[in-house]
Amino acid sequence: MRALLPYIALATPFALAACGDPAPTYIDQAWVRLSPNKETPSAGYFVAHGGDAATQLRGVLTDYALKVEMHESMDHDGMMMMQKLDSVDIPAKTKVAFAPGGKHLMIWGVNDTAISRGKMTFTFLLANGDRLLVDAVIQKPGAAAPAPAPAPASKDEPKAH
Ligand SMILES: [Cu+2]
Repeated sequence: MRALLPYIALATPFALAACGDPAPTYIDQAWVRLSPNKETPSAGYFVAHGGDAATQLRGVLTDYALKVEMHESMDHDGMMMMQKLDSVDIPAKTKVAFAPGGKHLMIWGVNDTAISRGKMTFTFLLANGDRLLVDAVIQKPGAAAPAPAPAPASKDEPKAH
């Protein structure tokens, strides 16, 4: 049994690539930069990894905040502006990053329970009908981001750099 385990771990990615099922789109490295002020929205970031087929991100939901929107920051003659995005293309086999200074989630009213747990769950809605549940680490104001979460209960630290 001990000899079998490493074999299974190694074999899984190849099995996924070799079988007939197309590789799905997935999302990881999700984190939230918590606003220092309850009146202003927090921002969320993540990386979408396109699968074998192109799709679109059509929206993001969460039970742990009042409202979530997809936004894009852009520089208009030296002024940083934001615009709301209704959908974001995720081309096949392509990474689409939501990162500071570019695309981001705008999150109003992050719930206190989520803040004390240090993480919150989002549901990402794809045009192909998939709903992806992703946990995001919550970075409190003043923390260098993305840094390991201080909460001892948090196992999934952000991998982004
Ligand atoms: Cu915004």
